Amino acid sequence: MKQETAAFVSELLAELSEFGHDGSGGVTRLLYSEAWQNAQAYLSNRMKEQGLNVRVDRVGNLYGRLEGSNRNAPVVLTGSHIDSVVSGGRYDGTYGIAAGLAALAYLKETYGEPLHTLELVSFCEEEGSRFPLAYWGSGNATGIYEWDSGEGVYDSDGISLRQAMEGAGFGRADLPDCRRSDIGAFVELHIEQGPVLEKQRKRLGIVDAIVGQRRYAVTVQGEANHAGTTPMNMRKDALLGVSEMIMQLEADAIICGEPLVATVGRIDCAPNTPNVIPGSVGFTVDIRHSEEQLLQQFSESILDKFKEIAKWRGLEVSISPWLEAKSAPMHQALTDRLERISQDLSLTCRRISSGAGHDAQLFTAICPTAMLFVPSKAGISHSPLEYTSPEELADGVSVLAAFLYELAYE
Ligand code: HGY
Ligand code: MN
Ligand code: MN
Ligand code: MN
Repeated sequence: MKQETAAFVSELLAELSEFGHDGSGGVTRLLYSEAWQNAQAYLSNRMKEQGLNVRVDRVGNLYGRLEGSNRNAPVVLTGSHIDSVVSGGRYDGTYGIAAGLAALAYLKETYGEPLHTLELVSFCEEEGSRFPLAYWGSGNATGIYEWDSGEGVYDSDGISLRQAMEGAGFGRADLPDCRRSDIGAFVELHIEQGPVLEKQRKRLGIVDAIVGQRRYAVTVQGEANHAGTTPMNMRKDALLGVSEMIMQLEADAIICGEPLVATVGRIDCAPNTPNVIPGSVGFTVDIRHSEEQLLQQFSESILDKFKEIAKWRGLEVSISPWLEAKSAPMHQALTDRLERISQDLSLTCRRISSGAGHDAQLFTAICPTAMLFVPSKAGISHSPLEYTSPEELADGVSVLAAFLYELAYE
């Protein structure tokens, strides 16, 4: 199985990476974009090829279903997200979908009809790369969002989420509701996106918890003015205020210590002109910690400091929360089971917590949830250099297939 599986998954990932490949050698596949639509259409065909019943829901989550003989038994679901960051890699999200398809194809061919229905999902969006929200796919499936929650949400080109959704053929009333209440277990297979497994020569990571996340969009309003005629003590320079805020964020994160991390990933400066004092600056803040309470305390404290900095500089500051994803422990029994299966397959593994956010963390609220990692080369992710070897890809599929067999056939 290993050889074929490695080839099957690698081929799927190579073909999927064509949808949204950009000049940098990376993949940019944003929600409802043409590349996104083509990737979902491609996956729909590959799912049909494997004899799965395929459907999409109202926001564009794509499901491939292997009907179980016991229609009342809860569904066993696996999958991940099809969208990417800007100039990302070909494995983040897509690997969980490709591996799920390989596992379902193998189980169907080897054991036929399962007792529990087995489903594979390609969630429409998780990264938050286009619109100021994230987990749009799994958030709709688990009830965090409704299909029309995105009212008043616009991308950086001023296109609304509703417009983009309808433009891609979704949002229609005749499409199935997104909310899933029939799921008995969810398992997500994903690349580690960090260096631990490779460093410790472990083939698999059994995820025990996923960090909590807070994301904010911050806008600082000063006064655009002439760079040559405005004395330093008469300026309302929004960019200097933001610079002080960012340095404060770094200082506080270092004082707080591991595992807290804080990142400013996006900054927009207006009018962004060499001889004009910046009048308005927008930036994003991404804060993570495994402990929910510490995460909340740190977030509140740094936002208060931003307001103080703005005040003494005579600037206006507005803060809008983008995302609040709670830290989520995985289901103990399922995690133990994943570990036992890995050991039975003589695949070295270790427990690991995830510093990356995942769809799985939303599912913990509605059903027993587990997550499995395969190594990332040099721990690199969210980059065109993202890489996992075909053998390591196949390791994940072997454990996933055995795990799904136990959950759906026994
Ligand atoms: O940002 C994350 O942790 C994930 O890749 N969405
Ligand atoms: Mn990601
Ligand atoms: Mn991901
Ligand atoms: Mn995920």
